[in-house]
Amino acid sequence: MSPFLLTRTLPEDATDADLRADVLHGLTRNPKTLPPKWFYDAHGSELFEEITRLPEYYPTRAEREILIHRSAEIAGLSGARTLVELGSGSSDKTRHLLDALPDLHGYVPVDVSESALTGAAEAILDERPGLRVHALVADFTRGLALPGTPGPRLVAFLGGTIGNLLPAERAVFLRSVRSLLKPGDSLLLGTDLVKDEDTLVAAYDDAAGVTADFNKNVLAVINRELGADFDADDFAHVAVWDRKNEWIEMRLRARQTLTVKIRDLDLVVPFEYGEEMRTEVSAKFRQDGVRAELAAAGLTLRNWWTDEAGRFALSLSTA
Ligand code: AVJ
Repeated sequence: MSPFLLTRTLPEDATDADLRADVLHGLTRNPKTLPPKWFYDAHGSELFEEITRLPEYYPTRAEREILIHRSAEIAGLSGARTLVELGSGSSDKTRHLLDALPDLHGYVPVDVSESALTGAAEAILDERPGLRVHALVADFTRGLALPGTPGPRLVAFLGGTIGNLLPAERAVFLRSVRSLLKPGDSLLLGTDLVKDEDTLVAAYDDAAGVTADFNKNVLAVINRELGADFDADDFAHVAVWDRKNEWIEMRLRARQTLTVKIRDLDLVVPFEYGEEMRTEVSAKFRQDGVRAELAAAGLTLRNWWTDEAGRFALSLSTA
């Protein structure tokens, strides 16, 4: 039996308390907002997996292309004995890195979803019996404590998920990652890149409507978890490119004037006709911006790789 440890640093009821606070805060301000992390219940995670296979949604394929071509180089440069993966989810693309690190001692996947962690750990242990897998159920935006695994450590944050944080949140997050790194450790960061507006908008407003379903899934989560009465049909999916901030915004637009009751919060939320609620920011980057944000957190960008078409980048940096 391979060693598989799971540590929960999130209290069982943390999710519930966080959701309540986020919904109360986000739906009583103007403009209304909801944080994107609430998309990912079991159904939302399935929808996201479906998004990654859509013709319009290029980031997953672009990042995989880089990993296929560069994993050996990344493995060599990092000399990693421990791979830490933040927001590991299904750990799918991580296989390329793991395969390039045959002498790896341990793998530490970190995710808020215990079921995703257990599933991923089992699949990886099937292929790599003997690898120490220490899964952490944790919210990586809340400061992290890592198990005392041997260095050098490679901390990977893939998928472009850093783009779902606002600039101020990214600064805090990168600082906390920096504080985890000892000399010789490194950070592997996936960032989607600025490109033409049509390509970007199509990636977040696909013809099959999967992203629309994914966006509206947050309403189903709030209905189920907080006893709300959102009707998904009352809202239209909107994806817009904010060229000043260089990010995609997903919104839900009220198709009519309506009110929503949120039983567990004792809250009635009015929506005006056409009112838009922001559900996600997905920032797109340029090399100079990534370098500057890393530097502000005390990290030095050492390597930068893109896919052939220049759509997505992986960067390796050190403290
Ligand atoms: C989870 C960051 C990879 O921002 O592109 C996909 C989530 N949102 N379609 C992204 C998402 C809409 C996604 N990441």
